[in-house]
Amino acid sequence: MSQPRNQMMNYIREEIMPHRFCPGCGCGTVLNVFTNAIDNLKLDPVKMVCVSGIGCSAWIPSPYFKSDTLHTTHGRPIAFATGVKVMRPDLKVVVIAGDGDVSGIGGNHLIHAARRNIDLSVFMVNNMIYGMTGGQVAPTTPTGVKTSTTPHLNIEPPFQVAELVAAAGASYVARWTTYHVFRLIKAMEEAITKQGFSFIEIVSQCPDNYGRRIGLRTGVEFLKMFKKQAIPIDKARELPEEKLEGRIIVGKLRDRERPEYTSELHRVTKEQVDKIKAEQEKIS
Ligand SMILES: Cc1ncc(C[n+]2csc(CCOP(=O)(O)OP(=O)(O)O)c2C)c(N)n1
Ligand SMILES: [Mg+2]
Repeated sequence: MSQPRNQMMNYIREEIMPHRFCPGCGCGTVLNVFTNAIDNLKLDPVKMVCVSGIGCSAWIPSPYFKSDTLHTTHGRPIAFATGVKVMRPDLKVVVIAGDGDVSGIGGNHLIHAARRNIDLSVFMVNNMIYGMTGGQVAPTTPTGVKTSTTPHLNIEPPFQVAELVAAAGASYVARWTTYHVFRLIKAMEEAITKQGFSFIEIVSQCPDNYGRRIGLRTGVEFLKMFKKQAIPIDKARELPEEKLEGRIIVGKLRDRERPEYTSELHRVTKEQVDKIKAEQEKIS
């Protein structure tokens, strides 16, 4: 008997299945969540451009998601996405990429895109490591973890990326984990429909290149850990900092209205061009 067709396959490039993600990797969950959000919003993928950099997470939109995609250079997806959005403000532009891509090498693009409040949705898959290249330390790696480039333990404190982006000026910021799939679908829907820069930090798992270094072998073990570590933002606000050690603050950090970059750019440019034209007509 044939299996009923999963309607999410309508959004997937079936011709390149099976996918290349490792067993237990969170990237498959993120792809599933993303297709559900697009389906719920009834968005036409033809009117979207998905942009990624280099890394395992960068494969979520490209090649797997069936829209126009730009698979760009490591650290630069937000720069490419900015170019697309400025030239084609009518399209939904979504960046899906890794923590190394977005907050390491691409950290400056991230904070400036948030400051400009450009209408992009950035979904950063935070697996706490440089997964694709074999497990080097990332700016998001917790202190005290052994990685291939910190064989004597990582001494650096990790970036709190969602808080950083919220402080830089983004309209919408949330953090969830791959355990919170339904919350994540809802958050993606909110982020994609929000005018301005929207950002979701998705705490995810890399059993192969991160898990084996902290004694977690499977995706399920990670999900159990995320469930235990997660604390809703409202509860976290009532606790002193030392009580939040080892916890993952989840929920919506920001949802606010601010002028959006692309529409301001086009408005001001049109005003100035009209003014120059009027002056030229007066002279001639
Ligand atoms: C300019 C540049 N530097 C380094 C690399 C090598 N490189 C490719 S992917 C990657 C790390 C990816 O980590 P992350 O963005 O966290 O994605 P993940 O694989 O963990 O999903 C690195 C360092 C590169 N391709 N280009
Ligand atoms: Mg990573």
